Amino acid sequence: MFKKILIANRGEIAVRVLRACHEMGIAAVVVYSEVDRASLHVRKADEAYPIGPAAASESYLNIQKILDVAARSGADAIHPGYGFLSENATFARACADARVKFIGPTAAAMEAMGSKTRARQAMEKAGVPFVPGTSRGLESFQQAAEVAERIGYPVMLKAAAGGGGKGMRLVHQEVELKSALDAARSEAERSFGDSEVYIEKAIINPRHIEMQVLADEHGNTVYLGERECSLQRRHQKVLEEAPSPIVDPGMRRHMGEVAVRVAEAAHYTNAGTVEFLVDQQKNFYFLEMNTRLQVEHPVTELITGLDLVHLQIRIAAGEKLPFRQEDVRIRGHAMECRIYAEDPDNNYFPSPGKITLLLAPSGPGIRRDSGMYEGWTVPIDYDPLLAKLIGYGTDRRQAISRLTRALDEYFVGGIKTNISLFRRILRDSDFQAAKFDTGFLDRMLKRSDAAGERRDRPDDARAAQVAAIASGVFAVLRANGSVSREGSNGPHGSNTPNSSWKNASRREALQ
Ligand code: MV4
Repeated sequence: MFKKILIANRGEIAVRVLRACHEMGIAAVVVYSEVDRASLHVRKADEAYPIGPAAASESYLNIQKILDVAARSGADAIHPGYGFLSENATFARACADARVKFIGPTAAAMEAMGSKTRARQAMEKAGVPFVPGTSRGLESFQQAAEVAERIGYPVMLKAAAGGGGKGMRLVHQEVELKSALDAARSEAERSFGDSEVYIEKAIINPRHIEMQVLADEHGNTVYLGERECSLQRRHQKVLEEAPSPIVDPGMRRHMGEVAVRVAEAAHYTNAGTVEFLVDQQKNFYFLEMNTRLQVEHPVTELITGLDLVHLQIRIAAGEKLPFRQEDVRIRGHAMECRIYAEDPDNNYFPSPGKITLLLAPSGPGIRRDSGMYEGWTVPIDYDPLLAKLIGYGTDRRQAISRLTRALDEYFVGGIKTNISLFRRILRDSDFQAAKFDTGFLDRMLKRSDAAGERRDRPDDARAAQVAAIASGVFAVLRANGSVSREGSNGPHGSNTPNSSWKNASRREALQ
């Protein structure tokens, strides 16, 4: 087993991985850029090495600097987290060449799944259902027109090297096809340096459901259940849950077996996720495979009782899976909110700055994977994900009620966050009835923008009124000595940081 693991990442996922290392008696080495010097992952690590300026290209994406730290620290293995170098085949190969175990799939498996057309060709061979269309790049407009006629409009043009919604174009009728194809090709060339474009039948209002797979290095591959990831804003996941409200046991088994076939076709090892588009008739189609641990892995951990990072480390150390497919049980319901440093009243632009007050929820059924602490300054340089708040319950209704309670306890002072967005989502009747698709959130936000309402924030007059009352009451309490000079969080204060009255006044006064 490894004695020391280097975590080539930052933020909440670096904290999450180093926790697994410590639980397994493995030393955790981390790297940090100048702006991350005071970050939580640096504070919690056994060893921390500076690797350069804030720019990711000069730090977290710099393969040579990371491998230098692996050599200097004597790390046996590297965990890439997600993002950064986690799906970079060159990095995986460089780790192998440096005799440092990459905790993830092989470079070859990454490359097999890295091109959307290569992946579709592998699926064709493995008999995996994928959206009707071409599995190779289009040779000509003529071919595009013929295929579009065969599969029927609307069609989706996609860049082979694309992903995450970039390089995609929806075409409703033939007259639009020529210009759309030219535009898709030039955008693909500009964005990915590869102009290959293929065509698929467009699935209207699909759901995005993904299947977690896990494969050891001895030929054992299992699926661990699905995650519903349809709540996205501009192709960015916002809220995820497991199990999916629309997947029944039969569909789960069918999707799981297909996902295992995908992993086996790619000679996949370690943790991976097979993404599917699901249409209104519950037909599912292979979309792509993610060759990394995903942000939303905690919801799968909570309903299976498995620790995916422990299992990743054990697989990378050459161990066999400690269970078989028939041992995997799904129990309860988990739902994850991605807490971002974003301003809901300013188009969700990043909102960096110093966290002046942090009241964090806990209690039954609440998990928090967080990279922040009171007094920490959120840098502007990276993805603004601060933490993940996960609610677990016996069923979806209890998970929602727990998450709602926890969100009311959550208070982050000094910066803006998207916490108020989740309060709106969780109380939405369509959401509660699980009536949603990948367009749900964009439609909900468009509705509120159109109405010009800022439901997240009461009008300023009301906030000022509440603040005036609060300060008046406070002055009286202080005058008769029932609160100290420092206020309610001081040594003699009422020390009820979580009181809903205080939260309400703080929330209204500060937002
Ligand atoms: C599609 C589609 C409809 N039909 N393909 C968007 C990102 C990339 N992962 C694939 N995406 C889509 N591909 C066909 N043939 C609709 C989407 C899509 C989407 C998919 C998953 C999650 C969110 C989405 C938001 C908009 C569009």
